[in-house]
Amino acid sequence: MTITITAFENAPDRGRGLARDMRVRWALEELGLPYATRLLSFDALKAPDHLAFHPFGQIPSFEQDGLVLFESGAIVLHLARHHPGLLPDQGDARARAVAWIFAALNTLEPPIVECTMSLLFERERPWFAERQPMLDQRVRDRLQQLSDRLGCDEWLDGSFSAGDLMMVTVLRRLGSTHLLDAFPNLLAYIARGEARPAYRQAFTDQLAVFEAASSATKPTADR
Ligand code: GTB
Repeated sequence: MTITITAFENAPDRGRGLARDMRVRWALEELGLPYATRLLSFDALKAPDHLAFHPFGQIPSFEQDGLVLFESGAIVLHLARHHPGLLPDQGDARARAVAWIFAALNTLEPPIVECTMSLLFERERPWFAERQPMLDQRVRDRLQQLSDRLGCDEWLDGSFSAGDLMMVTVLRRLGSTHLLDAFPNLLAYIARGEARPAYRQAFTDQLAVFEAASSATKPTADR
């Protein structure tokens, strides 16, 4: 019965909730499902024990009653399909909410990840100055389309759904850039997601993991 997910023992985002366990934690909180967390070091991610759970040696993974899943989108969709609260009951609305999950993961996340990874790791490369404006523009184009679709609405398609949950987590990755500044409706949309009690609980829980890891590695005099 117990749900167990995996997360970083020492998250590289320093507890900003950008690692992909955050979206699973948020979904679990929205659905009111208790869960346990198995924390993994970078070495443990690539060890045979974890590779048996996750073929790519990543977080998050999910275990319940012998079912093991990987891929945050598959995990959130599985939870949303089996527990009421994150997908509409009505067939067409349900299908559209699922489409927004895929849009977040397949249409928004790839250019956002490419753009932010370049800013983080490729600034010293000779091609950076020429390439980055193109990566920024690819993200801007998608943000413009998303912004046009959202308009003044609260959520992407009626009530809050797993599609919104996924989209908000994907857009948050742009927090270290200025690309969202031109889209006040998207900033407000993200803020609405972050204000949900389930989001706040998930955020607090993942931050506590990071804080515990950093206090454990601090010299005693600094504690
Ligand atoms: N498509 C998979 C999914 O959605 O589940 C992708 C999973 C994934 O990329 N997991 C990353 C991981 O395990 C952690 S979330 N990486 C270790 C590895 O591949 O060896 C990605 C992430 C990491 C750090 C930040 N950050 O510091 O801001 C943000 C996102």
